[in-house]
Amino acid sequence: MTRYRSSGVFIFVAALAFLGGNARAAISIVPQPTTLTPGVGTLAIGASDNVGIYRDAESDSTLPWIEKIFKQAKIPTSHVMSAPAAKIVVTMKADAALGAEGYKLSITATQIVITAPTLTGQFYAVQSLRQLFPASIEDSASGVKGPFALPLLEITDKPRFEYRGSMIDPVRKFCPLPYLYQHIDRMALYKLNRLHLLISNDQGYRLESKVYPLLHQLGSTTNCGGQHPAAGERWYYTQDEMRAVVQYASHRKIKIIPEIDMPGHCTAMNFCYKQLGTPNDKIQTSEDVGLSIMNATGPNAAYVNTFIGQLWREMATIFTSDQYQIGGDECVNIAAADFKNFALRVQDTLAAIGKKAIAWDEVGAAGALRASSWSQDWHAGSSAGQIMSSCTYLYLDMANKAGDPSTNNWCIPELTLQGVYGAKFSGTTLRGVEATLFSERVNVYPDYWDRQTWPRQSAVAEIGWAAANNDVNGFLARMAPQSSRYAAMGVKYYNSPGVAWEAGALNPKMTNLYDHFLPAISPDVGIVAKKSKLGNGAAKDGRKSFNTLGRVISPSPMRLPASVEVKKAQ
Ligand code: TNX
Repeated sequence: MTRYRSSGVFIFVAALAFLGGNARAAISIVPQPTTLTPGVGTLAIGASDNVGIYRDAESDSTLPWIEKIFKQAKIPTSHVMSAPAAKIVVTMKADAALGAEGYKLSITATQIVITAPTLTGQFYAVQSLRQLFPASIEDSASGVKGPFALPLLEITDKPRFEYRGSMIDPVRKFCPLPYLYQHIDRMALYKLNRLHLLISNDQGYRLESKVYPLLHQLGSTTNCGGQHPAAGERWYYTQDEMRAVVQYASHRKIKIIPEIDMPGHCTAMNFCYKQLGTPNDKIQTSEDVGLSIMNATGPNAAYVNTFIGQLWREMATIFTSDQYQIGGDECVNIAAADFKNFALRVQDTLAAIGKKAIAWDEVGAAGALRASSWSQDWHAGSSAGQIMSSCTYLYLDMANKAGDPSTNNWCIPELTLQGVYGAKFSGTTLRGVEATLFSERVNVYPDYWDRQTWPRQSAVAEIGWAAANNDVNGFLARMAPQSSRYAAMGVKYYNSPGVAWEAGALNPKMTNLYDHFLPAISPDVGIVAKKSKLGNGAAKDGRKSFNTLGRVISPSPMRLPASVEVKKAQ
């Protein structure tokens, strides 16, 4: 039996092409497993089978994820009391070589066997198994009926990096709650495990605060572009809503990392509580970098410190992650020494509640990164810190194709799928990768967030998980069938050149395999109503003057084209 390493060899199981039914012609798992050894032949699951599942007591909570696959496939399952009698066997098994997230998945002519030392590893085994079924099982409305012929194989798999992230920006453009859930579902399929959520930036504040209620009462009333919520809409998440999102993500092995960007990029907070900045601070609604800064010195510095400490305490009742993002980027208008002291203090207020900081790379550059903190490197080129988010490879607001409307270009004129895949890593301190979708220019509707995120976020998953990222052709080949999966999941992906995309027409439904798990919380933030209010806000591309970091700082007029108005509901 030949052994295929994760150098990205695309494995054709030619025999499957002749098998009819729902057999798949090739094994296409994204991200690429560390070791995948294909066997000869298939495991048949008949349309009228009742699939027996055995799991040991420790593997209980993996069961629903497996059942879900078969429910979609309209094939009944039952619990079997002994492993030999089962078609699927799931067990918890210590294996130091697999780490905290690794797993083994074996498909023989008679059984599917999952073993892992953790529930997380088992969850990822199920995600790999899921990708061996036809894409149509992702469509929760229609699903697909068997028979299935699963390729025989042995997988031993674990991630390259512990941190595999996606950042989204519901501040510049408020993102209704259902999209958060859907994004989490999509991340889970690709074994992404960190969702970095922007809560505060110049153009708004998006989370209910009971301690400082003006933050959501005043701070959530705008978007970048100057739009306001329509009557009956609110553009922030309540604490209970966010707690439910955190729990939903955690079931999918995803931690949510909230970001409060300080001491710059904070005009909305400064506007809500004047002691934080100056009495004249206004919410900045253009896409430019707000120039106001939180008071690092002077009579209100103590107020600021207390404020931040209280805010972290309140956030700790919502976000269970042990790391929070504290910002620190693009702070013009502050003396270097003041910036350094401020950044150190913010990390200490976090440490006081038992949390560690992630900070944008300016904090490390200022010599202000505490030993327990991580640097998230966003500047062009490769990175030296813990999280690689270089705009050259991982800024998803950059255009898929140069000149695309409603996209950014200050770092790179276009960021192709191949460009993301080819990200260059350096530094011995690296702990992971994260792509960012800043949304000054990218509207949630009509589907622009989807178009900017997918398929590039799948490439981020690949480079974060697979053992190497040096076989672009193998990667592009494995991406082709992903289009059918995207389509069935309702992902409005961009047809990146270089991939022989399988799916032609996109499924317009917003639905996917795991959306039945959506908690019963009324999405009264209006995913259906008043979309046109959310749709506007494309910024004018003409730039005037730039700050030292190459970012525009002069006011640039906003264009509000009628053509961006959204007609459809979802
Ligand atoms: C830079 S990255 C920013 C964001 C913008 C983004 C637009 C970073 C730490 N700051 O505030 O939204 O560029 O691409």
